[in-house]
Amino acid sequence: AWKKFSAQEFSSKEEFEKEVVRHIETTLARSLFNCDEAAAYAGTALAFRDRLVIEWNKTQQNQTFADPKRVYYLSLEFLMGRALDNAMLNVGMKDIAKEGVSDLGFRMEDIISQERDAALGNGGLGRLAACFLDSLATLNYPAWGYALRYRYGIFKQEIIDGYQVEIPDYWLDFNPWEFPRHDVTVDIQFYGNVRKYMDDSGKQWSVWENGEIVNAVAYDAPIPGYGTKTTNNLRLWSSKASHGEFDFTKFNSGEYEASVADQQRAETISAVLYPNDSLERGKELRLKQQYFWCAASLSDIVRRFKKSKKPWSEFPNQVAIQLNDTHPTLAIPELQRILIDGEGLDWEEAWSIVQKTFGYTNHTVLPEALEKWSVPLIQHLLPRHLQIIYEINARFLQWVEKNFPKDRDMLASVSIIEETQPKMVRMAYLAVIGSHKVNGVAELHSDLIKTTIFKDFVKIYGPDKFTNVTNGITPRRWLHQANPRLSELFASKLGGYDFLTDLTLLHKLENFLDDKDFRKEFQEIKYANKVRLTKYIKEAQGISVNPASLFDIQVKRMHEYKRQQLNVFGVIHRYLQLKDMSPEERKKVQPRVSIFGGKAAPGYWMAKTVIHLINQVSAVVNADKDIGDLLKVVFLEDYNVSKAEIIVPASDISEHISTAGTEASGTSNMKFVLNGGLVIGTCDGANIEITREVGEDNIFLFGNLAEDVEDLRHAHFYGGFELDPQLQRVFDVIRNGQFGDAGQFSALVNSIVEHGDYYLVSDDFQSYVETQNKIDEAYKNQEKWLTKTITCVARMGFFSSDRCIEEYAQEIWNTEPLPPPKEN
Ligand code: 26Y
Repeated sequence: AWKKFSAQEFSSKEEFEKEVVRHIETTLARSLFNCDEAAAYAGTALAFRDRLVIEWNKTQQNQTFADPKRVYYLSLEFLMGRALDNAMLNVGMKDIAKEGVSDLGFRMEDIISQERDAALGNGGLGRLAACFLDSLATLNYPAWGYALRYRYGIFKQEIIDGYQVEIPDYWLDFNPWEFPRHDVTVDIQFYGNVRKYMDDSGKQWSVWENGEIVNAVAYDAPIPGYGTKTTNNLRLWSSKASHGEFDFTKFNSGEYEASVADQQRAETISAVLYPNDSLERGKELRLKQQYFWCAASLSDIVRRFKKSKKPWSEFPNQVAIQLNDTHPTLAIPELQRILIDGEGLDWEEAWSIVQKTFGYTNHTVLPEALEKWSVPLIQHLLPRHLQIIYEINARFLQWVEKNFPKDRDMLASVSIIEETQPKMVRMAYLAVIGSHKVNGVAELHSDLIKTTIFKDFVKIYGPDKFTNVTNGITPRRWLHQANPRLSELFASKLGGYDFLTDLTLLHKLENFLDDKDFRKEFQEIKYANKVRLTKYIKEAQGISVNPASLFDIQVKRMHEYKRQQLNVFGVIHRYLQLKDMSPEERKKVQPRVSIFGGKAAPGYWMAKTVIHLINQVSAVVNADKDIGDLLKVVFLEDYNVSKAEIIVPASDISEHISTAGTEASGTSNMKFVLNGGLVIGTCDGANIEITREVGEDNIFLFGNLAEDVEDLRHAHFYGGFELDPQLQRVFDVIRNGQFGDAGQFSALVNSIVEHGDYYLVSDDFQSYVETQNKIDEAYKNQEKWLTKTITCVARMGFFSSDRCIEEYAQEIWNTEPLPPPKEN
């Protein structure tokens, strides 16, 4: 009765079973007699895929017919995770399917876990893109995602002897969710030269010629909305040699290897996701990826627009393109190129269209993550684009000079070209200049970009060009799918599942704060989720933990700014304190499990060192008979989206402890709280807004504020600085080799004691430890703790990605939903 949808439904489990069997026997050509879990997964996925495809086609037809303004989300990363469970829940026939697979002799959990994650992303930015697709479809926005079809997603992480080892993630062996569109291809050019000529009317044209051509082939994946038939499209481009490129002369003359090498070079473009999430290394192949994807997507978008036969001035009324960070910034000069070189528009007319079309989302203020590409590299690879970038810059600087005549420094500081050796193109500046809106991803972050990296642009354009859209998460995956029992409990109290499409309805849960049955069930669900994680920890890492302990979780990419080192130093401190205690004293201690997970970029040595230290501490602490269950330390291998779905519902506390001013937003903080966990965090990113929503009493904040960071860093260099004695003791035991070869960790310790402690670990250590002690105290009063967690959940409505998408639609895209037509 609560279900709003009526997609192409299986009317019965028998009908579903028939479909599964048909797919196993015919699509897969397998006998039912040797149907294993993999085959059962395939059959189930294909049966649901059939349902999705029908609605997908209808949605696309409807969008073509109505031709509304569309949104295109350009992101090099979409961290989708698994699709089957999401498809079942969004189509709304998971229950029927569950009975069906059980008749066939399988358990639904086992079938679901057969699917490999689509891990086409690094972390927060990629997962945000995935949540946005879910919200866009759910809210009926006509929207497409565009990305690359990497053959290898983010690497799989193994921990061997305590060290991270990277294993390639070849995920495409069987992927029922993608549809190759061999008829949708685009020729993409690289290298070559620019020739100028004048046509008969005296008009000057530039032609980019003699380049190398690579073919882009489209692969599409359906994105089902929840509670609606709208099924949007995610288009992934795959690179392959164009027929011109595969050199038949070489092939025929026996140079087989050379001709195959050309082909492989073309296919390399979309071969692998770059695993760096913060350090730009200026690799030519990465720039090739960026252009390949931008050019293919824009050609597709322009082709679709041209079908409508509308004048070019209508382009920004039909098309909104959102740039997910600076990675797609080449789309700006590419659209300008298409309009002037291809369509013959004047520069000004074209440029005004470009600026109205693009919006740019910034996700970081860390200087090492800001993209810059060397001028000689762009000159070589994209000669016409370099000319256009220079022209954009010249016109921009002229305008600045005219409007700020007395400010000579301003010109150098806002120039797209950095006058270094070699000269560099600052992609963030190009993105700001080529867009009509620039947004940060949480309030503090949006304020910071206005006063730091884009300060001069605020002077130039005024403050209205800059805005904030605080991130959000989809409650479908991060509540309903990851925590079905909790979702069901909420539905039983709130009279249905409407909260899944209007998360603010959760506020009514506060009415049940005194409801004994509700409280008991809420607590039991948390415990069951901890038991589930306990089993997983045993299976995956061979470590036994007690689910009655306080579960303290920090899972995210490994980075110095996120300060996993602060956490592990805190763990060592806790261990030393436990060792100091008498058996009597130990009896009063709150048992705790410290859980870590996250990948380090393969070349990020310091982050890898922190992983190693955590694993060494884990080995020592877990084996210590004095300690037992009082403290266990776990490093969970290969943290990814599907593991997050098990981990997130199981926290009592999660850690979001970045140096203030460094974490743009964070989104896992929202996921943990929505699932009934509390947060220990710094005043950073979205933690600040979470605090505003849940109240200061319901979150454990600690540490220095963003406004003081600069002075503190300064003090490390110029003031004599004294290390907190408790932290000193932690460093002493590390140096004494208590956690293995001390030499391994000397650079980590020295970054703090000798090299200025850039991330202010020592400044925040005491406050961190004190706050962790408060948490132990607070956890002892389980009733009060429970009240806090329920209150927090009830106040998380703001953090739905649906709210976030509505803000983008209104403030940036100026688009309206296109609900599916009513069927009788
Ligand atoms: C340029 C290249 C090296 C690069 C590749 C990936 C640079 C950055 C990234 C990814 C950044 C990222 O994931 N940023 C995170 O975005 C989230 C969504 O907005 C934020 O919540 C999070 O604070 C931010 O670190």
